[in-house]
Amino acid sequence: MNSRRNFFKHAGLAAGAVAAASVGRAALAALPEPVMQTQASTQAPLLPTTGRPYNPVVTLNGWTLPWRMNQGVKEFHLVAEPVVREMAPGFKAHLWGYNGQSPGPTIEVVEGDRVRIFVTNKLPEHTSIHWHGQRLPNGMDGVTGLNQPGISPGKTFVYEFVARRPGTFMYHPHADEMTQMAMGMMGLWVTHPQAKHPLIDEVQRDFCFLLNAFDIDPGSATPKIMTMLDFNLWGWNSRIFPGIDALPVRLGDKVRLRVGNLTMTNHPIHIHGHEFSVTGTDGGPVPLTARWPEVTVDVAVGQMRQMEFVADEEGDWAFHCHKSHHTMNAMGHNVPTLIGVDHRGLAPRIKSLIPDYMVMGERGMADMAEMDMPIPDNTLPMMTGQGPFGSVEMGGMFSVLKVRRDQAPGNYKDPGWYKHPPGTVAHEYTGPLADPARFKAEAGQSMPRAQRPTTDTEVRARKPSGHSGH
Ligand SMILES: [Cu+2]
Repeated sequence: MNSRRNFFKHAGLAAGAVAAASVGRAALAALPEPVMQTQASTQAPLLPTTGRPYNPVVTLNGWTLPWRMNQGVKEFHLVAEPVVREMAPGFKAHLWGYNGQSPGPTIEVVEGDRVRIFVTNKLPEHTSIHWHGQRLPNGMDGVTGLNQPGISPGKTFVYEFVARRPGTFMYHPHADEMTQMAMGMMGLWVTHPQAKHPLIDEVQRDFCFLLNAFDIDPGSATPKIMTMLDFNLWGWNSRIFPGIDALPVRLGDKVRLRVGNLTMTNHPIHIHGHEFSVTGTDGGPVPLTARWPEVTVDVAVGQMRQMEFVADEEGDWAFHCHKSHHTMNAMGHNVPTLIGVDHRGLAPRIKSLIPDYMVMGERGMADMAEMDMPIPDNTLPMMTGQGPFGSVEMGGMFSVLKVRRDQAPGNYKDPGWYKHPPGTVAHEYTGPLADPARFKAEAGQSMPRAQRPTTDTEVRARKPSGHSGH
């Protein structure tokens, strides 16, 4: 009796579902219209108009992919294709990406959403998408040959699974990975919690970006895909400083930064003026007892780190990878160190043979930021970026956190340079120098130098300013 009633109940539901399906069948059977992006600037957060509500993220120099609801399923359409990506004003790269850009658009869903992603391949070789960090049925994991056949050029595949746990994830091809990732194919995925979560705080600003690296010879536009380690362009979302947008926040905002690494080396991501805690990885939220304050977090290859802090110090705060070669743009790595080498006399002789010859490096490399050296077309200077006090002498993985009292909630417009209150900027000292007292206390050391004969080694140093007076 009971089972019979259940049978009719289920039958009724099934009939209803079929009826509902037949209503919009024509409209909904087709693929969702792929949405393309033509700009490389940071797009405003995409507020959800359908599906469950959430607080959207802001993708640095990127965007979130719109979706359509199809009978309760969130449907997205990714198109894998060659793209032209402006990596900074004055420099465009020929990359592979998704929907007009590299990296691809950020996908934002809510915990528990059933998600259907159509992937159309417009590349000249097969591809697939692996959904890095997700819990999903094995056949949806995207490893070509292992979980699915490759998606041939011109074909469309469909992936479908439930976004089971909240967090920050990534997506990238798992087919000819070396080529396709070196060409810029990757994207971010954020699954928002469906309710208040004890380990996921609400924040006022939620930024995300991917770390990526390219090897593009000065004057050319296509990455060298065989490069294993010696990349010359270090990017955040396929942008390089000064092409990376600033992160404007309001004084007192709680800020979350989600950073994923799909390069071939680790990146210690460092913030000035504040300390943060790592509140999540691509494995999920970090338990409260496992969090500690940091100003730098190493994001290893294939990892995501989610950092949170309260922006309670006004100003323009540098935010960058702490590997100093990663805040440089394209350069040759086989240049000898010339600090201290005396070029006088040599330069005029070389100039008579090579008119454009320039002496560089004998006082360090800071001159590089200012010298007007001829460089090939479609190439950025090695270190550049004009700040309020001159060249910032940076490139690559560098941006600025701009904390302002008057930055309106939800406003992501760059507020310009910080106006320092009078007397709060480091400045030249011109007064007299007194000898510190400790210099006079010769015998004050607890461990005096051993009394044994020494031979002096002569080191001849030339002072940086010393072109004259020797
Ligand atoms: Cu780095």
